[in-house]
Amino acid sequence: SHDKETPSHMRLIMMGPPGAGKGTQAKFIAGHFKIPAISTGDIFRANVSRGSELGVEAKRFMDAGDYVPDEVTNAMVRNRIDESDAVSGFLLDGYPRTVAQVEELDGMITFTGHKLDAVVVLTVDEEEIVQRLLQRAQTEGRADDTEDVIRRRQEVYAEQTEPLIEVYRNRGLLVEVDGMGEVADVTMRIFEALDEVPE
Ligand code: B4P
Repeated sequence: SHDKETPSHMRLIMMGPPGAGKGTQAKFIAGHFKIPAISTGDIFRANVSRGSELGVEAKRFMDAGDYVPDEVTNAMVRNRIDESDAVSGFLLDGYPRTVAQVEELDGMITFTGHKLDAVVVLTVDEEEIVQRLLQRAQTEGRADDTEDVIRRRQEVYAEQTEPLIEVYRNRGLLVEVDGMGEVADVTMRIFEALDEVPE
């Protein structure tokens, strides 16, 4: 276990289908390691609500359940990773999601002379995912949590993001974690899988 105050120099990716609990778990894991949780979905939504140029562009794709184009997403992540709080480490939540994004991220990390530590993949049944997202539709009212768009997001994930699991498995970075059950139990499983026991 690492020092309590100093950032831990971890570079982590949180992957999984929409509704697997990436955003939920990212906050706990990043908090423990004292690294920023960088969520592309959250950054896009913040831009949508403030009506920025990026937000206007991203909204069209998000509302349809499609991915925002790689050039737009990559440029945004590049800017975010260049900020000072991400120098010693970061947790990426929802990025990379395409082969082109993997290549871009490899370039960014290699440029700084660092390497990725682990790619956490949360696995959850498809039925459970739809339940969670429909539940969230009632509490948060996100524009992309309707049943049609949820189904579209699953398709896009299966086509474009699922293949990345093999890429990271081949690099020996993959950490698969069962995402079913209580939030706190999933958090504990992730820490155990990362061999990090919180006090
Ligand atoms: P995201 O914001 O990443 O949306 P998501 O995949 O649904 O994940 P999220 O983090 O919100 O949900 P989570 O699984 O934590 O992306 C939204 C859109 O942005 C994408 O569709 C795309 O258009 C665009 N985008 C983002 N990144 C992109 C990229 N790299 N390239 C291109 N486009 C990109 O949680 C879901 C729900 O489950 C929550 O309500 C949560 O409370 C609940 N939950 C979590 N854990 C639970 C548990 N254990 N039990 C019960 N409920 C649980």
